[in-house]
Amino acid sequence: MKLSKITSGVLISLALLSSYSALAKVITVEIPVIEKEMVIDNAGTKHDMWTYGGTIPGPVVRVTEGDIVDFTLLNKKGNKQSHSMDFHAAIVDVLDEFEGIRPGKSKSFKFEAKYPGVFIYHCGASSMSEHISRGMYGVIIVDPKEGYTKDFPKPDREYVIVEGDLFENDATPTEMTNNEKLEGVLINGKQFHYDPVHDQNASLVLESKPGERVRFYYVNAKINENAAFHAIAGIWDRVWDNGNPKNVRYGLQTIDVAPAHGVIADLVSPANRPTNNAIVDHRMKSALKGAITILMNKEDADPKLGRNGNLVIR
Ligand SMILES: [Cu+2]
Repeated sequence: MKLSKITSGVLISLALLSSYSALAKVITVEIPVIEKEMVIDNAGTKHDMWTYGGTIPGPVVRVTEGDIVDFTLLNKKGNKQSHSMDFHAAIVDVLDEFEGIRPGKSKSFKFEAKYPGVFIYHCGASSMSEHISRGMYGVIIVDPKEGYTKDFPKPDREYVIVEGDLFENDATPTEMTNNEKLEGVLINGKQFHYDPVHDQNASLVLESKPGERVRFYYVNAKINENAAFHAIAGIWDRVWDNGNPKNVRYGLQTIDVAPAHGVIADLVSPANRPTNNAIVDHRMKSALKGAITILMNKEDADPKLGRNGNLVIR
């Protein structure tokens, strides 16, 4: 077995051999659940959160269509809650693979990534409203087995954006389910994470060079509200519903993304001048509570951002 990546206790490895097919690649993924305080804005405010691997969103799992994902969930000793893992990229049994496990236990299962696209994964333990909105979600990208094509071109940069709810720290599961005590909206775990325009404490932005094709893997992890995914001062050049290359649409302004759904959306900025976009959830109650992300298109864009697996800027 060859280890390909180890990050903060999260193990993602590659191996050959499988009961599914002699040729299928097996991707081993282990994710521990860590209940801890997390900083949820650029000012350093902390909330009690529950996480996959210690981050919100959890680690990006990236496989290719046809791969076998050999997954293990570790519910760490010392945690207080039961937790589970629901991969939307899996076709399995909700009562078997997706069952909850108590602290100190682990649970393993395998599935084949049959459909290409961008999928959410999330905790399904009770109360699901609380487990998801305290941060238990992430993204699995299933790249198409045919690779890039004329209709699914290679991007110059790739960014993952996950939008989630932030309820008041003492909100009950019932209040969360009813969307009461909603305090803000998180982008990759923080309000206004990449928006120094609306938040003087923000220090990060997304970057690209003028004319580059920037690909967004966008997932709506909010528990009740759709998102209206829009790039201010831009038009989505191409959008693939659920991220499947077969579901292409052209020249869209605003994309309706249901809770627990995802899209791939490409933006191409003018090549002849530096420009800026604000990537927003155009529902004002979401945008103005945290769902605004600045993309700067400039000649001296950081070459490391949005490249070589650096998809979630932290
Ligand atoms: Cu959970």
